[in-house]
Amino acid sequence: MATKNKLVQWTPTDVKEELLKKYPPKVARKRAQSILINEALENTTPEIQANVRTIPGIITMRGCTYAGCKGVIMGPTRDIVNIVHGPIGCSFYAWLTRRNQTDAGATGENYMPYCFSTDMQDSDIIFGGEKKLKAAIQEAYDLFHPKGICVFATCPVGLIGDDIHAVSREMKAKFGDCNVFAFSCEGYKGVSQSAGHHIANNQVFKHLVGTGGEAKEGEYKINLLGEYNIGGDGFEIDRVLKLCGITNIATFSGNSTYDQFATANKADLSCVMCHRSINYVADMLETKYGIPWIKINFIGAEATAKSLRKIGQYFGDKALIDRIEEVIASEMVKVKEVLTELKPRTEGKTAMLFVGGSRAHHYMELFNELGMKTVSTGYEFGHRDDYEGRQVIPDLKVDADSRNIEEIEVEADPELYSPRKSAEELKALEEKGFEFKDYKGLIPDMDKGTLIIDDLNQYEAEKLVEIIKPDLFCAGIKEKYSIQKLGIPLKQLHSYDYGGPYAGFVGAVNFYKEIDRLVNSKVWSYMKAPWQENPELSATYVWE
Ligand code: CFM
Repeated sequence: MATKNKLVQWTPTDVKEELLKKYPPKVARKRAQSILINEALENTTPEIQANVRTIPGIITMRGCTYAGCKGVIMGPTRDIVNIVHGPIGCSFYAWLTRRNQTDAGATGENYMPYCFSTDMQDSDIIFGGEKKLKAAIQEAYDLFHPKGICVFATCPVGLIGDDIHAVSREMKAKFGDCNVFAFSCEGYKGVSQSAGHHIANNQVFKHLVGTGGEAKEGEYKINLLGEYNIGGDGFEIDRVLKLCGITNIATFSGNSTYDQFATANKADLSCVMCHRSINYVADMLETKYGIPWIKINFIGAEATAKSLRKIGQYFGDKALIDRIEEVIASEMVKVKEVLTELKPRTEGKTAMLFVGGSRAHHYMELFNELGMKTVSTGYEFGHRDDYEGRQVIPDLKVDADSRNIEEIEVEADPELYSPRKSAEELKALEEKGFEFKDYKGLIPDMDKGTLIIDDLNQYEAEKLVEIIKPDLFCAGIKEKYSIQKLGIPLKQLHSYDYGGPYAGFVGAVNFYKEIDRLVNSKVWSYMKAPWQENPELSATYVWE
């Protein structure tokens, strides 16, 4: 199929030039800094431009700050009423569009299917919407009596200056038994949804984490940070953790509840999955409560095994370590069986991954397991540390956009802080090669000469496919049909195309089968790409 038809051998430099050719010079210069040809530099990682504004006029794959706050971080929390203060479109957009699943639990308290909105009208924009917001909070309280109500600002709210925080404080004081707090997450606030993650996490940390309540009982208590239960990933991870005897106190925020956040301070280790959306919370949990953190990844069977072993090594208990090995051995039977059957069909195929802020890296594990090569990749809204590794954080430029996002000052809690391990214990682990507080970026995992592109846009995506013709393109719904019309299958790695889970061992097996089906389907060869039928459409002006 696609790879077989490749006629010309392009060098990465040619491809980069071709991507930039159509742009006006100023745009080309700016985009050039976000398109990196990977090269192994001695002891250093090449630098990429990331987390900067998309150039106006370019059709970006990014979402807005409100999406990152309301949809990504707070979306999966079932027993908090999430009220959107704004026009109805913003609420409708965020209404169950992300495939984060939940288990309504014994109480059945689940507000996720609802769409709560103040439905602002022209007159509210002119005269102010605070009264309407108050009434909405009151109505939600009267109807449901939830433990928490969250309020989200949309663009017009920031522009007209409604004080959503004052309203929330007033209502919280009035109710006495309902925690009401708000997020200044106007869509325009940052350069992408990444700013919304930060705004959401800061408020959850300030208003909710450590406020008490009944924590789950059990041994080896962890928090799972940056796991959002897309397509049931979190259910699979919880199944595996349970088999190992590890207690997951709080997931931030897949399948989460108010009480999970409130008792997150009771865990003894934070495991960070999607570091892009939450790494700063891991730091704050450590500073305030003394909980160390490690990077883990449950995407890929090998990566899952490695992450479980890392958790076992941290607790250092032989019974746990043995149980983890038993679980890995028994789960790997199926994984190996399926791989033996499928790998001969997937081996050598090529993929491109352009997804949010961490999946473009994490999913490379699954493709490696299938013997497939990731030939180009990049994030929609990653920061330089997601590409180059955590060590670059101190050198990151603070610009007007990043300054816009609050950095909260956290100190050790006078009552709740307790170091989980002594300095000597931590050092002993580190001496054995155990890594705390670190993650490598995707650049070191990519081959030399591959293209790493930040904030890829529609034009560049189509050009890339046209030139390189991968066997598979991974992105989201906005890209799906334009790429498939070019004769290349697209796997959605945001929503999983209604499939999943893809995390853990069961997830790896699901993924292998899905990818085998996609890259070996004959249907794509019947699709003629526009450039194959009409190589170039040209026209001239009649007066020329
Ligand atoms: Fe983290 Fe995510 Fe991602 Fe993300 Fe997202 Fe998502 Fe994503 Mo879509 S939190 S950065 S803002 S792993 S919704 S579950 S798939 S872009 S790569």
